[in-house]
Amino acid sequence: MEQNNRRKFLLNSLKLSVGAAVLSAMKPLNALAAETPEEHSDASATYIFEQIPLPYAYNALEPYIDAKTMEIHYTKHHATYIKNVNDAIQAEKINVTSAYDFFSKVSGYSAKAKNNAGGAWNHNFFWQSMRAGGNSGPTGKIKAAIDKSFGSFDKFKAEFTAAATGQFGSGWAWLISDNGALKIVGTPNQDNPLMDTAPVKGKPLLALDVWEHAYYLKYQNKRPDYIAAWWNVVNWNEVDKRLA
Ligand code: MN3
Repeated sequence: MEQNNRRKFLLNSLKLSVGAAVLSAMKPLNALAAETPEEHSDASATYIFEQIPLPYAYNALEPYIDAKTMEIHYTKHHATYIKNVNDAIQAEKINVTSAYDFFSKVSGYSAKAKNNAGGAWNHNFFWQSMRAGGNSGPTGKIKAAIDKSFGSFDKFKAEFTAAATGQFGSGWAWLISDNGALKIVGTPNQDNPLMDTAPVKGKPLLALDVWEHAYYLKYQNKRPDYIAAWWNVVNWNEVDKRLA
């Protein structure tokens, strides 16, 4: 009996010390994990840009946008904009509370900060503007707003396509809401309609990347073919939500 008790005691001691060892080994990991969100909630820390997880697989938009293009676009081009803008934010001691705050003051920042912030934000917005599985065009509030501003979806589509096709060199085509009135605008480079430097400003609803890196592997110089294919992967539910 006494031996049994002793064995239990030893066993319990062993469990406790193993538990303590595990806890002690875990502690630095827990502390590290806790630091990441704290950096963002700290009022003295500036906003930094983060790359959203791609909301679908690289091959999800096939055959309209190929997997290789998506992979390079996301892991190389977009990831580089994210790294570079955050380097610039640190180097230039930029202190902002949000991406919107950043863009509203962007004329005061360096070209590196501006261009890479645009690249960081625009691509997050672009990935979420697309979805797998095709679509049958806009419905609900966004359909009504498009009909009201452009006459019909077909007229809107033709006008947006013309803006995207005609954007000289690298840039973007946008559908924006300017206090409820929908407009189509093109921006050069990584500019966007949130920037205080933009000639036409508004709330972005939909964006199309017409840089060659977005389509060259599959479509080469045929930007119109890429644009025609892209209409099949527009996420109209997301566009509708943005209008709200
Ligand atoms: Mn791009």
